[in-house]
Amino acid sequence: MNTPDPLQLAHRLDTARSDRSPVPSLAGTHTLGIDDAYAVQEALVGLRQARGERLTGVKLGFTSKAKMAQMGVSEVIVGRLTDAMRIGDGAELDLSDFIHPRVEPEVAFRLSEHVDLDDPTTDIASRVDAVAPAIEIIDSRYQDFRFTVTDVVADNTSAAGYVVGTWRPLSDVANKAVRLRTPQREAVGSTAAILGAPLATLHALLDICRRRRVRLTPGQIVLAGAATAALPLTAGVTACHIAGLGTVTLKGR
Ligand code: OOG
Ligand code: MG
Repeated sequence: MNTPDPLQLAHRLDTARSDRSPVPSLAGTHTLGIDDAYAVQEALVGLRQARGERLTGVKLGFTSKAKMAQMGVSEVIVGRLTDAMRIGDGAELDLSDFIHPRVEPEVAFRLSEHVDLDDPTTDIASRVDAVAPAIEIIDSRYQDFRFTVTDVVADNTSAAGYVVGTWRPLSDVANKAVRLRTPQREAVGSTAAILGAPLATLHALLDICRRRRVRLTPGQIVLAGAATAALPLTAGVTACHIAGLGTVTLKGR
């Protein structure tokens, strides 16, 4: 077993993405603890920033039982979003840019103010001004989309793209029907599946950002985590509808 070198493992995952060539689980060759995994993620995002990408938000993973069951991971994790991952509502995207992409129905929040991670009285919901339906594109850099919790944290939680629909003033969005439709398949659920209510994920976010020293700044978006299992992203229109929030789409080709 090798001692992990965060930068070296970050390069391995970065190359897997750019070559569209998935790699085996790091757990097979490295003794990777959760702190090491976040250090790899930090280095991986650092490589993107060094190429000129800008951080646009954060995402939570495994906030629903449906996702935990699909992937065999039962711990809430956090990853980073950049401007290179942003896709316009209804925009086309090239499937050949990805390895084995999947889509997830998500609720997005927008941060309106800086969140002080060191102030124990921080009320994170008061730092959010808007909510929108979203689709997240995940694309694991691991073979067969199989990973351990440390693997997926190192791989920036499979983050690959995101589409956000129309922003609306913040409301509680609890217990709203969620429907994700691809040309072949459909997944239905409820926002109640996401830690009981999407707003609850903000508390989980604050907690994990405090522990992992992930900065939260105004204008950033937060993806609360999928309410259903992910579906394969295929050619044609994919739509996510959330009752009360509306619909967001993308088009694979
Ligand atoms: C990891 C990302 C999980 C979610 O919404 O739960 C995630 C994966 O399943 O590849 O984004
Ligand atoms: Mg997600």
